[in-house]
Amino acid sequence: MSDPNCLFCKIAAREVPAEILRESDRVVAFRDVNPQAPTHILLIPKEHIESLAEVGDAHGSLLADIVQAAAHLARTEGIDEGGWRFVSNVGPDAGQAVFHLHFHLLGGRPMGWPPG
Ligand code: DGP
Repeated sequence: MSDPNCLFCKIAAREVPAEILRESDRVVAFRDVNPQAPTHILLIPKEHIESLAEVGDAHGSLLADIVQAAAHLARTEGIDEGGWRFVSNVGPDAGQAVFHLHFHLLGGRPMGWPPG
């Protein structure tokens, strides 16, 4: 379920410090250490899943929990009116650096499209 060498598993287990904003039995949300917007939060499952490419049928309700947590955080962070972006990088071309599934919740400034 968890990988002893995984940074985000260690954050979920509170073995590595992070500013944790929200936690449930299956999901943890914490501020990104290198924010790319005024609000930049990472949402992860506690279960070690490498990326969206590894998600299967059994993960449907887990993904719903993550999306609901993101929408809740967007409201509590005050970015819901301006809008927000929710993105997961998968693999090298997308720039995935940490191989534990995570979603970036970004907001608080206008964002361009397409992303770089
Ligand atoms: P990605 O490129 O999609 O794999 O994003 C990884 C993100 O993780 C990146 O925005 C920086 C963030 N990050 C990396 N190490 C740490 C850490 O130790 N603590 C926190 N809070 N965020 C981290």
